[in-house]
Amino acid sequence: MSTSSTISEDVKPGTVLTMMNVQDPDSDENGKVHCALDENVHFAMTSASNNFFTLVTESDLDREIASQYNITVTCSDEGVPSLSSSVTLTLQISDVNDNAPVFDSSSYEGYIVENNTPGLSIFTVRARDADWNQKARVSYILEDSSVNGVPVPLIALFDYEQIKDFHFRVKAQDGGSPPLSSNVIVKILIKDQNDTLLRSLPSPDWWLSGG
Ligand SMILES: [Ca+2]
Ligand SMILES: [Ca+2]
Ligand SMILES: [Ca+2]
Ligand SMILES: [Ca+2]
Repeated sequence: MSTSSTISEDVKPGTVLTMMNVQDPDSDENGKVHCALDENVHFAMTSASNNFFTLVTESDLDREIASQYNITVTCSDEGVPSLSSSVTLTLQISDVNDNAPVFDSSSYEGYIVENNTPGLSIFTVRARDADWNQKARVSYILEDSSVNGVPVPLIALFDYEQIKDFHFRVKAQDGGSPPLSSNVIVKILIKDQNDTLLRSLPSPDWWLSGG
């Protein structure tokens, strides 16, 4: 029996990991063998026939909880005193893309003071993915992000007198195949500045004719 092997985290309970044929050349009780596992809730040892043993998974596995198990099998005969031997199997659990990215917050809200400096950072949106490597690599995609038909990334300056708030969606997508994704709504409020006094004053002509 090989002492290290790899199995995918999505195998069903009852999946056979390995089969063992345990030889004990003694006769009668001295040659009768029983095999048992050390305490390990995820695996079980079954005996198919004489001296033939099968190691199976007994529950669902989750690489995000445990990515490796050391399973010690001890076989002993019925002789008196009993003789036994042990072998330890190292089982690696390989990753399946079974987690979508999860945003740090269920929604985001921020504000921009109008007449903002273009390129200003408002806040950071972040999503984490519990899987491994490429299956946990998150890309962010802006969706439904237009204000009066203009895509948000193209708007350099915001004017409170034209728009007071807007929202868009950010999609976080992992690098799995197929990819998994999740969405979050980002709401942006534009804050007013006192910048329209001159625009709203009557023109000098008005003063002359009407005053
Ligand atoms: Ca998992
Ligand atoms: Ca993932
Ligand atoms: Ca996984
Ligand atoms: Ca204003």
